[in-house]
Amino acid sequence: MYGGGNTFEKITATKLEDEDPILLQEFEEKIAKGGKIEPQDWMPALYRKQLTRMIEQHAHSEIIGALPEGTWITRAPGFRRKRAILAKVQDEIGHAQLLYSAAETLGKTREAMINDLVTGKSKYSNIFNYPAYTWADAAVIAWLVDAAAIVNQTANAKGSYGPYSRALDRICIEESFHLKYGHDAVVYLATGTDMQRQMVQEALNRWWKPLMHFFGPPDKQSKHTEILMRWKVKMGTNDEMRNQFMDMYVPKIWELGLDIPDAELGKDEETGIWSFADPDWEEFKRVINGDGPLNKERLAVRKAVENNSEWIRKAILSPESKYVVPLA
Ligand code: BYC
Repeated sequence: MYGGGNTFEKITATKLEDEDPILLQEFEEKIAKGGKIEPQDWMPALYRKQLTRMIEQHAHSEIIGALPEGTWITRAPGFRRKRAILAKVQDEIGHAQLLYSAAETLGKTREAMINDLVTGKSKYSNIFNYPAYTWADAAVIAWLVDAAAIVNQTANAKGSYGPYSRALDRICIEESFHLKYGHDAVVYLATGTDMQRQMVQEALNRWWKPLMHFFGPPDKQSKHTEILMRWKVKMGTNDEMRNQFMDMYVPKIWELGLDIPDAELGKDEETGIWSFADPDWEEFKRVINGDGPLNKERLAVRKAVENNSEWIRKAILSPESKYVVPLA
């Protein structure tokens, strides 16, 4: 373990052009042949830095992502759904644990990652900065946000970094249970009373735009795709993943008689490419840079959790300090 903060900055400082060309060539040949890179293997500093950024953001997305659905645990309709959403939220936190562990193998400590999350230095998925007003929002998240995540993660599970791809394999299996549970909850509402149908339609209207944003900016605006695809960290571009999601889920949404709030949505049958209205990329930029509907609230919850649990970490990690439990 290299440590966090400045130490991690140091070990990732080497520019790509200054790397040993022979080692770099061997590394790239291994990846091109479908080999996995393991933590003890040589890797360019930029690979370490990019992977850490991506896995860390993914881990943050899982713990922050537990919050919108978490608010529905006590209010889910009926005991069966309460148990299911409780299990799902617990799974998401488990995914964060797996991902933080995978990121730690690259040298950044968990403390440094959590610190970067709560201070707003590190990003997490745009989509979890939106509110889940009704039970239908929780249902749409479980179906379509998990579906979007599966499209992205099933592809990236075949990627080059061993610990990340193994974590994604396990995560995708659990996400596919979430998707079935979410689909069941949406079908129930969509085939229910007029009020239930209206509720699920309104939820879909709220989540469609953030879902389009979920896959990242259009390819021509993406900063990292080129190098991440070259090193098989990303196995598809943002536009390819978004298109795959629309191909799989737009027909399923229409089957339920729901409308997608985009008058320009349509598929070119020859190219297989979906066209859609501009989902407001300016809003996307604002949200990922901290100015979305609930960014401040989401981070405030995380900060409170970190502060309230500090004594537990101290007691476990340094029992010799005989840390006194605060009474207030
Ligand atoms: N949200 O160069 P680009 C879940 C940033 S949780 C926020 O295209 P890249 C679940 C990007 O970081 C699973 N930021 O980036 C949990 C970069 O900024 P920086 C969530 C975004 O990395 C609970 C800049 O925009 N999934 O499933 O090549 C309940 C330029 O973008 C986003 C993952 O985390 C975004 N959506 O591609 C239910 C998947 N998009 O870092 C469900 C793992 C872009 O330069 N991550 N940015 O400051 C990825 O696959 C890729 O990182 C992305 C972006 C496709 C998201």
